[in-house]
Amino acid sequence: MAEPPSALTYKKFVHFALEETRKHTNLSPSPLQEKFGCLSSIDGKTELHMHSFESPKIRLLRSLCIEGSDSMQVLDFAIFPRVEFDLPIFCANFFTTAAMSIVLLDLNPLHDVISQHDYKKKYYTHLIPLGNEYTELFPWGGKITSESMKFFSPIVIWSKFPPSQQKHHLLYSAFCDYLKSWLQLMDHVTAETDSSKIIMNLEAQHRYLTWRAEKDPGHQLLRRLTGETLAKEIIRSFLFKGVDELGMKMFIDYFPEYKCDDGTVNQKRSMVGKSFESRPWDTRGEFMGNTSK
Ligand code: BLA
Repeated sequence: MAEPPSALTYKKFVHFALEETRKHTNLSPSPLQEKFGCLSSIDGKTELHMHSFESPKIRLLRSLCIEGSDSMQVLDFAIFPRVEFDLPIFCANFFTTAAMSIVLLDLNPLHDVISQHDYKKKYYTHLIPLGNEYTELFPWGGKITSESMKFFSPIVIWSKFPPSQQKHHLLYSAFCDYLKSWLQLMDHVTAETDSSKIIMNLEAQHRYLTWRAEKDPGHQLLRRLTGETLAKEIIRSFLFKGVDELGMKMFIDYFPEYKCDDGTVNQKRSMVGKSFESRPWDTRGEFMGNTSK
């Protein structure tokens, strides 16, 4: 029988992820674990649960699970590799209310998969069939912040659907398969020793963190739940930990198009606007769209 809507939870996703990752590596609690555990929203109606770990190849594995009274459920789960590795960043962002689920699941590429064929071949070509299997079951969610596309891979799952479609079990299976794929990549990757390549990995990860710490679509809701000060701390010191430590560059240095005349960062999420009405990757994993379209 189908699950009743009240049973919908992302906690079992986190549980699976930790168990499965432990089959591949020794996870130690991150120093962040002490400070960021469990907290309640200002109005007391919502709970936020956080977990964070590290391992020899993982700089930070962290998850934020939000459970609200009005059947709101959020999962923000990510794995950031240590900078000696050019592994993709594992990224699962699910936002569910009584009316709608917004789903983003991907192995976000550290380097550009459109211009860097070797990078695409190394990490994605063999995963295209898996991506096709799921992107057929999770149709493209429609127009999206254009700038975000550059952070996504040919196997990205971007979808929106009402809970009545009962896709929770399917999403769980996609999450498990994508995580298992990432863990296999991790098993096989060897540490880079060329310092210029390590610097490139470092800068790419810092640029990614800088983007998400400034422009992630969830920030506004997080501020509403926890207040401005705590939200900022969760974003910069937990979710995107490293943004203040891995590099000196500021948001404007990476994304100068957001610079206002007075030097501040334009508060708009997107300068280009939303685009990509349909999936811009074909079933062979070739990018068909103009990145700024
Ligand atoms: C919406 N979240 C979205 C959307 C994307 C993402 C693409 C659709 C809106 C858009 O076009 O931007 C996710 N965007 C990403 C990710 C990257 C990116 C992962 O660029 C990586 C590079 N989501 C969360 C958390 C919350 C959350 C923690 O992860 C809430 C606390 C909420 N996501 C959330 C909400 C929306 C959303 C409320 C809809 C809001 C909107 O469309 O403005």
